[in-house]
Amino acid sequence: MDIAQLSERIVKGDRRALARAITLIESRRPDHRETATELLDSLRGTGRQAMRVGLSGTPGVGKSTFIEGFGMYLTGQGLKVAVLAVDPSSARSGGSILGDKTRMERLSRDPRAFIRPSPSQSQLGGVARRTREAVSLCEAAGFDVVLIETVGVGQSETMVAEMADLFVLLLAPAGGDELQGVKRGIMEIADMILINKADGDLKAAAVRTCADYAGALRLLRKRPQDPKGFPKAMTVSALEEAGFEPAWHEMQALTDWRRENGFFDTRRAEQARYWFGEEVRHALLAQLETGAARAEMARLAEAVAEGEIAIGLAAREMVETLGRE
Ligand SMILES: Nc1nc2c(ncn2[C@@H]2O[C@H](COP(=O)(O)OP(=O)(O)O)[C@@H](O)[C@H]2O)c(=O)[nH]1
Ligand SMILES: [Mg+2]
Repeated sequence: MDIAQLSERIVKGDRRALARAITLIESRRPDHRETATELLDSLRGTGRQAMRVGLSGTPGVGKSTFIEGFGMYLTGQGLKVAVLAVDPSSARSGGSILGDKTRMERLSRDPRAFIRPSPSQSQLGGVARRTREAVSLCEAAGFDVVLIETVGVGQSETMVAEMADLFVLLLAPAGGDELQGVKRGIMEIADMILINKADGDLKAAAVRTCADYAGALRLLRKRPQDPKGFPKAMTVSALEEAGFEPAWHEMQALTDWRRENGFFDTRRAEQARYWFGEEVRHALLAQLETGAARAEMARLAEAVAEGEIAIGLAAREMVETLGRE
């Protein structure tokens, strides 16, 4: 595969080249991995920056409906929108977001949009690392906004927040005491909370929930990267496509403020450090998976079990063996 040619086509915004490159980065073949890293390195200098928006929320809250509607709103503004996903369940289920792609009918037909299901890998770390690389590819391809969807389970939100400029939490209207149900951790990383389904019978409850969260955010949080008045809680209706304009306006206002005050670049630099650490840790763990390493692990484990060698000493011997290879 000719990296220079593929890279050139991506920079021109060729979607087939982009799709092919993402397939390449998702491949676990060592030669593919090598080509993929070279490709990413060759695209480093484009100087393009998309607004990377992470979007999370429990199943049924309306993420897919929101992405389709909001995506159409953004392309309607002349923007190019890419949709990616970190879905740790997709390895098992065959890709719930893949099912969504066929449902996001309008957006997937839009020439200004690009939708890609979650990479299906067995580990969340792998899914997230590859999605982060896909984000870079979309950025190099000239997308203005990259939406990264994740289901609200476990670590996936934290990982998506680590690849986003803006992390949006989508919530459903709820009764009074349900505020407790949202993990504190996610309230701390959310840059914006959108209460969806603010329509019909649910409208009043949505407005109330929104006020509750706005209050909670004010009490809970003061971060240097938030200007006065942020983080905001707002209502939207993905179904009726209402509230998109104010939501987009606030996303832009927040991003502009962070750019002007240095927080945008600082955060991206921090994220680069984080992902570098992740890659190194992953590479070290992968060294344990070679045939020789497995055999040595098994041998030492046996020796430890038989009481022939102290655990700490055996571990050190193992690590030293890896270092010699
Ligand atoms: N009333 C109302 N229903 C919605 C809205 N957004 C989504 N839904 C419905 O909620 C259900 C789950 O939506 P979906 O987008 O699949 O949620 P996801 O699991 O978070 O992706 C579907 O039946 C949608 O039609 C909304 O703004 N208002
Ligand atoms: Mg969905």
